[in-house]
Amino acid sequence: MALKLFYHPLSSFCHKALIGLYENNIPFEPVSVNLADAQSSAEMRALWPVAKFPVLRDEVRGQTVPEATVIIEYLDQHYAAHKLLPADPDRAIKARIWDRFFDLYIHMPMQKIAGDNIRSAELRDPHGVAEARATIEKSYAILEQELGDRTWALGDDYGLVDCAASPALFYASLAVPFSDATPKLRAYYGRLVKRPSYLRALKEAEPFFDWVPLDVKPTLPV
Ligand SMILES: N[C@@H](CCC(=O)N[C@@H](CS)C(=O)NCC(=O)O)C(=O)O
Repeated sequence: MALKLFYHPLSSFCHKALIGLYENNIPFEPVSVNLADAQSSAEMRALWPVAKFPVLRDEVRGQTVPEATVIIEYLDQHYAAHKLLPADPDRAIKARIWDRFFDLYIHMPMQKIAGDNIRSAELRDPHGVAEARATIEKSYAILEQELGDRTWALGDDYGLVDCAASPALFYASLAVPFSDATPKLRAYYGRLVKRPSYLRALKEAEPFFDWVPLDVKPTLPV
């Protein structure tokens, strides 16, 4: 098979790449990696020494592609019938901006909170966690203003930003729940988790849900 995805079914950034693959029904070989196990992670570490997943390996083109956003862009360039990045340059920049927004101001603060929960007591960072929570709350408020009446992040077409938003909001909302002050965000989230591509990734993650180190354990959307 041309494409191999090094990933773990529970990993939030891997969900983002999986959505890109599932949106277009692109065939690939899933390689589930245990980062704590040297043998299990050896092939991925050799390809991408940063050793963070997802990592896509294209055996036909001889290309290694790390970083979920870049994977989606690569799939768009070479494999996707339905493109997830807009063709129009101005809209493509907008997609880039909001993709960064979800990664940097929701997804990574969520990881900070989750990561702190698995530290030993003396290594905990309450100030950093409070900052992460405040960043997520501020981001929710920004999104409530930004989303308007759009179905998806940028309009009628589902795309890169929605791939980024799905796992970021799924996991962040377990640590920082949506409030009554953000009804548009809550409705957008409801659409994201029912999208078949994301629901498929979530169903594959479900056997591992108890491992999630957040206050509330995830459940499948109903
Ligand atoms: N910037 C990367 C982030 C990837 C990332 O943080 N992946 C996490 C899993 S969700 C990981 O590999 N964590 C393991 C570690 O940090 O050791 C992307 O967008 O793909």
